[in-house]
Amino acid sequence: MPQRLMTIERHILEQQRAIPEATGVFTNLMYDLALAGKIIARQMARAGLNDILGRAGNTNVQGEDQQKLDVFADETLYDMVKDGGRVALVASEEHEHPMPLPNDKPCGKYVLLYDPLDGSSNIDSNASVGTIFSIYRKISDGPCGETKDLLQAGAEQVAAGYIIYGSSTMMVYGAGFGVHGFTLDPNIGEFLLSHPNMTFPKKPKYYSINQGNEIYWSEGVRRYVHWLQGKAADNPRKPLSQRYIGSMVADFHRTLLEGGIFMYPADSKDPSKPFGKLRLGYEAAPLAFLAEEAGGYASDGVGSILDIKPTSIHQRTPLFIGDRDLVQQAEAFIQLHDQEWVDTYQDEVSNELVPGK
Ligand code: P6P
Repeated sequence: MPQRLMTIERHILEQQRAIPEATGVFTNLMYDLALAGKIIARQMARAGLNDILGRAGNTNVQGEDQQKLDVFADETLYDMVKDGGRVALVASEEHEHPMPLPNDKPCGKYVLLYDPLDGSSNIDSNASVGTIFSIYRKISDGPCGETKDLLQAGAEQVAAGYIIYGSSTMMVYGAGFGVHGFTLDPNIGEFLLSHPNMTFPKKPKYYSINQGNEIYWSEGVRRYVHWLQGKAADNPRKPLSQRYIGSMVADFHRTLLEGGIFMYPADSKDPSKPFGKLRLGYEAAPLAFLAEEAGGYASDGVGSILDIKPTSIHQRTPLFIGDRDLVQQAEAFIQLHDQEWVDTYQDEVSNELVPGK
């Protein structure tokens, strides 16, 4: 099929043909997620016209106001995967507990975690938002999934990706064979290959962080950001420009395309979130998987995001992701200036290498 008409379904199928043990279950699960993305994209496009903007009138497990489109996206994703026999258990940012399949449905060999609509507080201002997903093999012995299947280190992911609803809708995924981007052609309702083999540009262009939190950053993070801004007299560098949308999928997507680093460090702003705002399982780990596939790196400021063994499906983590050198520089500044924080953090979060790695 010519590249200009390479649909995501055909791309996944061709990739899976190279895997002898592939049975088509993974391929069909990815089809399900692509279809869910198309349905959510259609609803997003109509958001301004229907009364589906704004708050749904309740809060989610994170204590955040649920947007009507959050609820729609969450229900669309679960409904899309609950019948197909591809997954055994689902975890969603919108639900406190893992979601088993209906009793009369067959359980599959994968488990799925997703943030149905990350950045949704930006919807009413028409900023780009996104769905993030992460897929693992089920490792528990029972017929259907258990929570431990959802608490694997990010390095064990089979695949990960996101769908960004912006000036155009794109689905970006990686399954161990590079990162590939597909743009939705609404005229034919297909995701067409538009960005094959995505890698971070060698020359970083932007740094991306919520500058408004500066007074809450640790000494190491503050010094690091000042270094990026060219303010470090003892270690001068050409300043990077700053971009920040406040929607991680959009900020990550721009970082992947333009080069640089996106950060959401731990800060002292909210004592209930001492180790960062972003969630490990369905935000940081899937994007970390993509970042490494694209030649970059993702860290919690101490070590690789992909080496963290979660203890909770809603566990939060600091995140530095993008250009490998820039992320490793952030680790160096933190190691040098934030040793006390590092000691406390490591007591709390098992950051050791995944056993056997
Ligand atoms: P802040 C959106 O709510 C989100 O979870 C991420 O998408 C985004 O990177 C971050 O929070 C923005 O947080 O504190 O800068 O508004």
